[in-house]
Amino acid sequence: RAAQAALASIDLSSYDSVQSKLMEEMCILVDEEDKAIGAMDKKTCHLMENINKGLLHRAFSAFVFRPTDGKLLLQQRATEKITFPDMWTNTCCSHPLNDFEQERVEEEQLGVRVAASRKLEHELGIPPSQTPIDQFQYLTRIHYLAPSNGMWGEHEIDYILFLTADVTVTPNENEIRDHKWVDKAELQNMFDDSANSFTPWFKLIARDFLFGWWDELLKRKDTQGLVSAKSL
Ligand code: DMA
Ligand code: MN
Repeated sequence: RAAQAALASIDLSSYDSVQSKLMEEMCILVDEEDKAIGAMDKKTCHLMENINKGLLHRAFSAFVFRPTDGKLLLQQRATEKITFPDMWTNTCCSHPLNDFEQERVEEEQLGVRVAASRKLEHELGIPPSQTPIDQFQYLTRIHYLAPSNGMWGEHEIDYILFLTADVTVTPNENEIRDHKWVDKAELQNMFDDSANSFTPWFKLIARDFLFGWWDELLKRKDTQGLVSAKSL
């Protein structure tokens, strides 16, 4: 309790009211081995002052690929987002919530899979029937820390999930400003254009893992006849 009392807080009345309310969601606190050690509201978890004291929570980054051509769905975060507004990023990121029993389950990464399906619907309007939780492919977990601006940031154990699925997108404009499907060359062109800004975790995942994994995914799909090599 002493540690909790020492954590910083902030008044959110100058921010978008819908996004401010979402800051009350309860994230799962973890240690550096990803062992759940408690729960804390999203606002507290994302203040740099608290992150600098070691506060760490569980998250996921979902990447949705289109079966017909292997393109990746990107989103541009809405201007209303309190952290990392207006930046381009992977299909959907968020947190498994402590309030939902299913989202606390660690076996087979059930919790983050359920959370990913829930948030793909919330942010992109994708019907959950198109994102079956057993279809998400779990790649790895990364531990990273990144500031957003002076006050806000991320410090997470982030589960990376791939899903190859036909999805219909109906954007929630409070969450998403824009979205687009890109192949590897189109993504590289976006990175090379200094007019675009990207979230730090997406840049990190793209730099270290994404292109290699994407190649594997396309190869596998190619042997299944789902993706034409020529279209890549
Ligand atoms: C948080 O993403 C999770 C990662 C991996 C950065 P977010 O800010 O998009 O989540 P939410 O919209 O739920 O706040
Ligand atoms: Mn987070």
